[in-house]
Parts: sequence; structure tokens; C-alpha cells
Amino acid sequence: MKGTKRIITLFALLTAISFSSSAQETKKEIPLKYGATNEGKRQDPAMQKFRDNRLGVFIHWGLYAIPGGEWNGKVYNGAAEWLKSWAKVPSDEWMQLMDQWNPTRFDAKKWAKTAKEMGAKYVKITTKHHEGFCLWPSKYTSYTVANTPCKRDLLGEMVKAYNDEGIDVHFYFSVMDWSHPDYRYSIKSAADSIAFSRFLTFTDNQLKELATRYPTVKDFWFDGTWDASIKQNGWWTAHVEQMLKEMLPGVTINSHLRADDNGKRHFDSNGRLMGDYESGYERRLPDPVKDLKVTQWDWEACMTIPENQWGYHKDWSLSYVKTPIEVIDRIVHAVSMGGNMVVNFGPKGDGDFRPEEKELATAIGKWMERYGEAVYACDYAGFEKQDWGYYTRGKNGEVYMIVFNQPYSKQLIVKTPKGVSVEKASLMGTKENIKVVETARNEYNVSVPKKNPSEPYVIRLQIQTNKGSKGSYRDALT
Ligand code: JFZ
Repeated sequence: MKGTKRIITLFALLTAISFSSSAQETKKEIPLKYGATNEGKRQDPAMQKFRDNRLGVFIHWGLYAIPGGEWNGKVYNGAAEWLKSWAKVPSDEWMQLMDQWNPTRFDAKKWAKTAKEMGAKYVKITTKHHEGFCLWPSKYTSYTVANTPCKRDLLGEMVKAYNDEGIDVHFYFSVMDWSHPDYRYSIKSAADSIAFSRFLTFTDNQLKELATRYPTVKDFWFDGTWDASIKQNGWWTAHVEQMLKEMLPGVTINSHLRADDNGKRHFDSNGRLMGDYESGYERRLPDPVKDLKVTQWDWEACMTIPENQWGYHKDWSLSYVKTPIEVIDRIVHAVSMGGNMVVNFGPKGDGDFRPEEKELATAIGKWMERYGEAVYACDYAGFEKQDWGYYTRGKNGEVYMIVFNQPYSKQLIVKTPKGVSVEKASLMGTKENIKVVETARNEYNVSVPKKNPSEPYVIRLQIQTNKGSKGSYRDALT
């Protein structure tokens, strides 16, 4: 009896607490079975590694690399990996490309070396893109490398080669599969529902197969999850996340996979991030001033080198192609806001990279070798953005200024948060100390380097917190 009484009291107390806290909240919590599972950023070692890596490469490689954007003599300007769709090629006809899949110049070790030299800490590989062709010999479909003249397990060779170079392997996986007769864009009938549930079992099998065959995989980046059929089956996306996490402790999953009970994607109906990191920044980045909310969660952006070509396209003259400095700018931009950046490569059908990509990888690698300290394991610094470039913050609290725009005044303005002072500045990669002058309360002029560097450079700031202004500067009284 005593015990029951105690439970009742406890219950009354808990109800009172939950009532008073919900009274303070403006929005009512929507009950969800398949909503977010994490509270805030994951802080376990696997997630920290994901975050500290900061720079990755994407590999888009599939049958689309053979036609390279051209079908029956017509060159399509759209993304090359979507050619089947642009040219309205039936799936069985498209899959005949498998007879030509024989990448004689493919050398996984060389690929891994290129990524390493570029300074990438991880690689995201398209195990299967929308077309449905698998880079591993899947038991569950005949559309795989095993049934091509090549026959080799290309994915397995890549996993080994990248891992041997110390590079983490992430798997890109498209749920939408143009080759599968049971795939549905939406569920409109009982027959659709039966077919689609077969399709989901097929997908589960493929995912389990990948997780079992390649247990060193660190991450799954899902794609092709935007159709109504998947939004109508939010439960399945939660199940996949759970299944992979049980099979591969520490594995990270992108928000792209997920839909909740109400078909809401990325963020659940209560506004919480689903999956472990937000993956909606595709060829775009958050505004460094207006979108600071992104610093509250983990996120990863990805970008193409031309405007929008992920798979190999034979004619890059059809769109603007970014320069190495523009790519480096985007990498730093992402890190300055607490995100990762993945730079895409679309190897050719023969297994070689186009020269432009090789040159870009070398140029990025050179810069990263010199200034990577301001990128790897760095995060949002909490300083107000200035026009000269971006700030990042290292693990020991040091703040980096990555200067992309050299000012005529020869002074780089730094505004510090309240109670934070700049003690010292030095030019990364040299012994040069940089002059710092306090110009107003929480404002400094940091001089540009004596000799104008011919590339974006990094100034390392030693800062102090909980310290008042050194000078006699006061805020204006209004
Ligand atoms: C998808 C694919 O359709 C495309 O071919 C490529 O593989 C790319 C990496 O992913 O396209 C996307 C993915 C995400 C968004 C937009 C297009 N997004 O989040 O806005």
C-alpha cells in the first residue's frame, strides 16, 4: 500500500512538473513514433571523428560515366548521372551499358592516393545511384559489377585502398532505384503497397549486405528519398537508421534518409534534426551572417566542380567550372559555420580522372598542407563575420582568420565578443608576428602580412577570455 501511495505521489509530482514546463513552452510537443532520436549533437568518438575530418571527397561513378552526358548523338546539359532520365532511356536499354563496363585504367590505390594528397579525410562513394547499377556484387539484383566484363568488386577494392591510406569510407546509397520493378513514386493502391513493401525488403537486404561485407564503413549518406512513397513510410526510414546503428556501432546517418510519422523530412514535426547530421546543403551554403542557426547541429555540404555535374560529363565547357580558390573558399566557409565539405569527382568510364580534376586536387592539397590546421578539427569561432574572409576555432581555443579578400587599408578588422581580447597574432606557416592594435572596445586592427601572400592565408590569433578592454575605450552612451 505504502508503495502504491508513493507511486501516486510521484506520478502527481511528474504531472505537475510536465504541466508547468509545457505551460512555459509556446509550441505543443507533437507525439511522434518516428521522430528524432538524438538530443542535440552526438558527442561520441565516431561522431567527433566525422566532425573533425571536415574535408571529404565524393565519388560519383556508375554506368552514366560511359555515355558522359551524350545519348544517340545528343549532348544533354543536365547532370550526367541523370542522363537516363533526360534522354528517356528505358531501364533495360540503359542496363546494356553494363556490357561496356570495363574500367581498365581503374586503380583504387591511385584514387586513394589522390584523395590523400588533396587532404581529404574521408570519401563518399556511390555504391548505387538512381540508375540501380551496383559497384559491389549484390546478391539481390543482376545489375552489378559481377555481371560486367570487369567482374571485380570495385567497391571492395576502394574500401580497402582508402582505408589503407587512413581515409574513412562513407557510402552514398540511393533508395530510389530506377531499375527495380517494385519501386513506386507514390502509393496509390493496395497493389502499389504490396510491391513497395517488397522493394523495402530488397533495400533492407542490400543495406545489410553492404554493412556485412564492408564493416569498416563509417557513414551512410542516403539519397533519392524525396518521393511520396517514402514520406508515406516514415517508419521505414527510422527502422533503417536503427538497423544500421545496431549492425555498425558508431555509424553516422544523414538527415536525408529520414521522414517522420507525418512525412516531414530532415527535421521532424517538432523541429528536431533526424539522423546525425543535416545533409540538405547541396551546391549551396548557409549565409555566414543570417544563418548562424546551423551552428547548433552537425551538418555536411557537398559541391560539384562545374555548376551541376556529379557523374562524368564529357563537356565541361557547358557550365562555369570553379577555380581551386573558389573551392577552398567553400571548404573554409563550411567549416567556419561548423560544417563539413565534400568536393565531388566524377571519374570516367575507363576508371581515370579527367585532368581538370587531378589539377584541382593537387591545388587544394597544396593549400591544405600549409593551412589545414585552420580547417581540420576546427569549428565555428563565435566572432562577427568580417569582409576579409572567415574565422574558425581550433580545439585549444585559438582563432584562425582565413583571409580571402586583401584590403587596401592593409588592416583586417577583428571584432571580439564581450570579454574576449586578442593577445597576439602570427602568420601561419612562417615565424612572422603580425601587428595588432586595439582601435575601440572589442575592436582591433590586425595588419596584413609584410609581404603580400599570393594566396588566401591564415592568421592565427591567440585570444583571452574573461578579460576587459586593455585601453581606455568605452562604448558610446546613447
Ligand atoms: C542528389 C542526386 O539526385 C544527384 O544526382 C547527386 O547524386 C546529388 C549528390 O544528390 O541530388 C540532390 C541531393 C540533395 C539535394 C538536392 C539534390 N538537396 O538536399 O537539396
